[in-house]
Amino acid sequence: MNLIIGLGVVLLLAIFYLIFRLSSLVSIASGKKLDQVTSGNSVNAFLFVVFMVVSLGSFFWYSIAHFDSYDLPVASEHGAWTDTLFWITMGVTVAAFVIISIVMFIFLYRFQYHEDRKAKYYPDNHYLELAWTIIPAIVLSVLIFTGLRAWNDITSPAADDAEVIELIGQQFAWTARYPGVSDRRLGKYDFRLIDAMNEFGLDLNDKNSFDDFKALELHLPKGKEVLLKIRAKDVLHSVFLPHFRVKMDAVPGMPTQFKFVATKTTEEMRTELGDPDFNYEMACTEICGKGHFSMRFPVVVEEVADYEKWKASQEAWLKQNPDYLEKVPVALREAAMIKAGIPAEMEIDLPAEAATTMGSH
Ligand SMILES: [Cu+2]
Repeated sequence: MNLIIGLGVVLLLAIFYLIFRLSSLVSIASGKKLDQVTSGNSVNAFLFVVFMVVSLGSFFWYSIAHFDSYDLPVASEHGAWTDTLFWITMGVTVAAFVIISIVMFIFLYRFQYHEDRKAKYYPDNHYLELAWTIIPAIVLSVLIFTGLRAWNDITSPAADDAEVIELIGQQFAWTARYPGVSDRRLGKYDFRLIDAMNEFGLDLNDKNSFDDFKALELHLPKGKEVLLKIRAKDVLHSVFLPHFRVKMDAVPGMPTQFKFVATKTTEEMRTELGDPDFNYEMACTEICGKGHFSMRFPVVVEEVADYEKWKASQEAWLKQNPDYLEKVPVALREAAMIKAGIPAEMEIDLPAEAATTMGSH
């Protein structure tokens, strides 16, 4: 079917070309000058102006009428600054775009072919060339260097007391890993340790991993620096938190990170928007496969005290998967059970030497 459609299109183009050739030949045969300008020329010139008015008009109409649907309220510290940079860049580029469009189309109309007008020979003008080289160079340098400063600020090392949260993308879901409340440090991981249950590839030789927990919602404290550590298991994904102006690719084999401070709790945003059902959301913004659309992740921003309470209420991954105590070095098992909150009397089928360790507890 595609082949037939393709052949049809080729045939149609061939017919158009032959008609064009034929009409040219007929004109020559009837002694008409080929370069004669018909009324079609001024119609074209006029249509260029119509095109300019319609396209610039619809550009501005759409941008203003739908402003709220793409300009989300900002809820992070750096977001306010990147928004300012964005709108300055937008102002400069839209001004240049509008001026160039108007001049270009008006010139097309104004200087359409006229029998008794001849183009002026005007090879160059050094002042003009200097102006249109130096002015854009200065404007672009200012834009780039202020942007670079904001970028360096975002990607610089996080504060020591920042909340570190790990986000892992895989086809087609996000998971979050939090350091537990007792050590506040994420345990090491190794992709070779990933299996059906150990989706993080958690390295249980590292005592920091004992109280790490998995979350199916991204909880963030308000007013406290958060460092997102981002990785991917299979293909490229991308962490996108639109209200916080956070966007960072999740790259397999190359961990990335992004630090930011959320400034409005979910409740505050509900009040601001007058929408009691509002919820923050994280999305994958890298087309990562056919289930890409399902990579949504709920986000909750709360006051620090509520955030700490939520964290304390979560169960350590090790507690949910006590079979993995077997992978904890024998000397560390007791510490692991305490840290993960596994009751000592819990019956776990472990190798004999483990039982001895636990018995002494
Ligand atoms: Cu994805």
